[in-house]
Amino acid sequence: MKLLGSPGSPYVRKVRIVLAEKRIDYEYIIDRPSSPDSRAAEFNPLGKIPVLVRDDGRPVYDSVVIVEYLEGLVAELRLIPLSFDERIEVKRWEALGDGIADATVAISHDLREPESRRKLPAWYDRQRQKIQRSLATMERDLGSREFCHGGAFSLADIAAGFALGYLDQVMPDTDWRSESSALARLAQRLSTRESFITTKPVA
Ligand SMILES: N[C@@H](CCC(=O)N[C@@H](CS)C(=O)NCC(=O)O)C(=O)O
Repeated sequence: MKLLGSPGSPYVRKVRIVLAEKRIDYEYIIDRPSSPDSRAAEFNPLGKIPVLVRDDGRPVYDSVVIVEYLEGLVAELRLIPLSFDERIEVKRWEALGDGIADATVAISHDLREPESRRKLPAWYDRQRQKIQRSLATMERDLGSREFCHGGAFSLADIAAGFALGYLDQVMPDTDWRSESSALARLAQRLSTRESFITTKPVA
């Protein structure tokens, strides 16, 4: 299978962490949708990455669906629990991680605009509040536990980890660690995992 993506995309990193945890081989094709030679729209009508292209050519998108597909394809290492309640709980963590990434992407894209064309301060406040509330919820729910959900590593940890990593990458001035000591410890533990090390974007 092939994965179309770029190292700067948090959603691509989420998928690559899952591929690494499950030890699934794939061909990584660097594709930036903003570039004129991007092939993303050939496989995904939304023109977004990540896109996973199966060996028979059928595409899978977006990252939530790709993760679900990979979980169904390779049971080891299980990342989404089978029981309904637990599954929804882990998916809730995934929604929080994706939401933090969405708000961070929106801010970092707008900051690339010339100042005269940037969104109003109230818009920035709303995006930052989304991030702050989501981090506070993750911090509360993690508490003193080792893993974000249950007693083992899961997609919930990947969701928190890729979102925090992306915040550090594009908004390094956001001092989330001082208010979120449990998440800071989690990020430290995750940073030693092979799947996080091998997918970390080069500064
Ligand atoms: N919800 C999607 C988000 C994917 C996404 O927004 N990808 C960005 C890169 S970080 C993209 O391809 N943007 C190009 C565009 O929107 O045209 C997912 O989880 O896969």
